[in-house]
Amino acid sequence: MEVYIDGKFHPKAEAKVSVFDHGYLYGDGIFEGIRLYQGCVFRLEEHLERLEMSAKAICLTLPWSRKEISDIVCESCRRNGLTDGYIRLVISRGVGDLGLSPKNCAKPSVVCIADTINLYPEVLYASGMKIITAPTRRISPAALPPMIKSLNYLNNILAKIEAQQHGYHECLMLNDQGYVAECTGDNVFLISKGRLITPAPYSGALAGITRQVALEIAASLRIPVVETNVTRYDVWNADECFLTGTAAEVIPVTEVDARQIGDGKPGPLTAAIRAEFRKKASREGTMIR
Ligand code: PXG
Repeated sequence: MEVYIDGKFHPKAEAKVSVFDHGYLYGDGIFEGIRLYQGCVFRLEEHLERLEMSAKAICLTLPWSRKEISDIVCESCRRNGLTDGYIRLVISRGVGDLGLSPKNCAKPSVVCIADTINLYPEVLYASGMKIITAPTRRISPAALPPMIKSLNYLNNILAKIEAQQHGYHECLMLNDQGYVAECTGDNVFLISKGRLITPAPYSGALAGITRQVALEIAASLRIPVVETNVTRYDVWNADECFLTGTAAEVIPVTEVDARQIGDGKPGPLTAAIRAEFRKKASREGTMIR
């Protein structure tokens, strides 16, 4: 495998960045996790738009055009002979002196890793996943807007550790008001009385690209969509539940906080949305060649 760092490809073992990079020292940077399906990058424009918005939010001026970044992503896939894979595009504040100020960083750094990912065991996509609510709350938008896909994942990692300590793969995270925000790396959806329900924008979740795809699919299947405040009570009493994410794709949830969701099996609308997602993933995208 070869990793792109600031204009050059390096063999995996030699793909290194400076310890003085503020991405390493302070988590000062942003990233995207992107999927490659059958030689096409899925929703590349949306990912690059979100990257630009994250950059804007942290006052990081991208010295590359969208086309240049797009070329880096596609070239990384070609270089590694991938037709299916997971791309991690990381932009950090760059190398600087010690001290929080981004002013002493001369230029941002860009890294692109084109690899594969297996987030959850494959069997869970058929059987459904069991999750719990984490004690750790999703960080308040007043402290760090969760819309920014930043290099600061400790909030989510703490919740992930809590899930794993109790034998679970994933967990719900509530926002500072106690409403459901998202999971540690996935957005949350419910099906209740034939409607698709998901936490509203600004509920403390990342604006997921896969979330957006799920909403489009629901519209095409004429499933009414409600973006609103979601409580744990709503989750426990839903007919179906599933999670979405670039890495996770669409994964059914069959138990939350020891309450069985619906009949305890992945539901029919979840299956329909998952099937449509697979179709879209195999048909759409930016060709890397
Ligand atoms: N919420 C959070 C906090 C995320 O990090 C999502 C939701 C889903 O968004 P997308 O746009 O992917 O549909 C994410 C996704 C990684 C990695 O290692 C990244 C994510 C999740 C898991 C692993 O690159 N981000």
